[in-house]
Amino acid sequence: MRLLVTSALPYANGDIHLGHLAGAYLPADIYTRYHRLKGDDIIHICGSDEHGVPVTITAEQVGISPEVFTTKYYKRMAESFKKFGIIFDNFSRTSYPLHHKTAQDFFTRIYEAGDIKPKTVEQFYCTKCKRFLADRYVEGICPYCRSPNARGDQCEACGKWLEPTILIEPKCKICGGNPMIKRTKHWFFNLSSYQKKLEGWIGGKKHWKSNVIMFCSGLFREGLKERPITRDLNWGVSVPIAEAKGKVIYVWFEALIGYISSTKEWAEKKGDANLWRDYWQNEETKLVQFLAKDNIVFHAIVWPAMLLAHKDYILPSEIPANEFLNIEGEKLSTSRNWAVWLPEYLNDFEPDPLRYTLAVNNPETKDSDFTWKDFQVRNNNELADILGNFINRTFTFVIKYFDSRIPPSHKLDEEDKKFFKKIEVLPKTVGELIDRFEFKKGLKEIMSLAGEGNRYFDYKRPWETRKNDVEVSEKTIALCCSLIATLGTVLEPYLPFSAKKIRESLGIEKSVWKNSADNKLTGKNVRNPGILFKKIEDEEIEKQVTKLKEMRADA
Ligand code: B3M
Ligand code: ZN
Repeated sequence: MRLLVTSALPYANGDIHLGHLAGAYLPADIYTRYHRLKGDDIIHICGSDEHGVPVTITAEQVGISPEVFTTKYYKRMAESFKKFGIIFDNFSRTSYPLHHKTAQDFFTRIYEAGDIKPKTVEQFYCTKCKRFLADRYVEGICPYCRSPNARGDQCEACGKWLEPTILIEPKCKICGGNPMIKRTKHWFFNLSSYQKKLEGWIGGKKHWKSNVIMFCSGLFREGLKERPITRDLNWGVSVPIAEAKGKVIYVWFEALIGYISSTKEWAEKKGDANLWRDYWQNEETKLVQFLAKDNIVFHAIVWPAMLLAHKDYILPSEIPANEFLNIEGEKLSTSRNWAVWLPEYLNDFEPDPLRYTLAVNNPETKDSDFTWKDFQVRNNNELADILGNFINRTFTFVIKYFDSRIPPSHKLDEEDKKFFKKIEVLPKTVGELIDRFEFKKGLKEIMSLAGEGNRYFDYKRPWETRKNDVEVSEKTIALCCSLIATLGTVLEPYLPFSAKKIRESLGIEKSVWKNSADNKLTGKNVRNPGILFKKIEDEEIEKQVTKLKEMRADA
């Protein structure tokens, strides 16, 4: 099986926060790591989205050029992803020349095919700032839900995709002034003519998440309209039409093409410049695109229409869009600084406890909530007390009583067999859940068997049988070691850092995801992995909550 996995390209206008991780990157990483362990041909592609108003507005606010600004955040994002264990086969930048060329060629191809046409339109223009107010440069009241501060491109409150000129009481985002209307020429993508095809295509995706299906059917009901895909801005990919001098391609239109350019860059780095074609131009490849719900319209409607218009590429097979992650019961907001930022988290804690908390609380079908208290409880009561404890007591036993060597499992009794069966089927159960994007459930299966491991250990009382029936104590411990070896594999997509420690303590170099338990452990040497999960104290948690509240006050 060949799989092409993408995660939404984060805007290079700030650090990565927990909402990003829960929405796209962590699920994508779990999915990719799992398939890689299974031996599938899979690549995970991403990059930073460096153009458009989200970038220029923030760069302007801090008074830095967009080049310097995006370079800073590209580096910071790449670094914190890496530290958090999110593996990309390539993490590119949309400011790279390869992307500009790929995006322009794409544009030209569908322009020549007649799917992009010019039109003179009326746009908001700020006389004080002397510029057209593209997208987020204008704010106003949303005509659909009436919430204030809707941005020119999208209303965050109701999720509607907007055209700036329909905003009520529009204001220039920079100077607050009332904009005037001015005529300008723009190029429109003929989205409406793809409605039938898209409806048929999505109609065939019965197993897709309901958030994606519902969102799309809502748009189909309203009817797709042609959309302007050029902007009057001086930062971005230039429109490859002589007449459009000084205009750039709308950031969303070119950022989506960034998935292709990043794959091309990956192929070049691999030393086979055509390798990307196996992924993008081979009908046997499954394209799986991870994103959060605010990006659904672009990935499930605009992007497939673009791909259909271009004709040379495959369409997405899966769009497992996640809902939102709230923070301490409130909507995450970067403008109000109500967020937990990854670089700051990593200064204070290890990656795995957060990977665990976010995975077990993943907003798969509805919004979920991150609280520091829950993070502490999950770490202390689940990771440390259940998982860490099971591994620690088993290994301590092996080291102390069996000279650090895993004992033989002898002849299993009925109970042992039942327990062993559960260990054997765990990889299959978890794998199927991951494949269905049910990451939470997969992790819960793993943790529940770790809990059962503890109960099995208690029930079998190896510390007693060791004295009167050593074979029984040996097989109890042997089965516990089998479970630990299996945990070292099935935990790797979720908790890669801890899984590595577990495998290393068993001398297993590389794990392979197979649908059977490891029973060739007898005689293997065990090393104590040390404390896998440190308990987190109340004070540390209080500090985080205070910091969160103070940051908002400052904003
Ligand atoms: N940069 C939006 C976001 O970061 C946008 C995704 C682009 S994916 C091609 O939420
Ligand atoms: Zn202005």
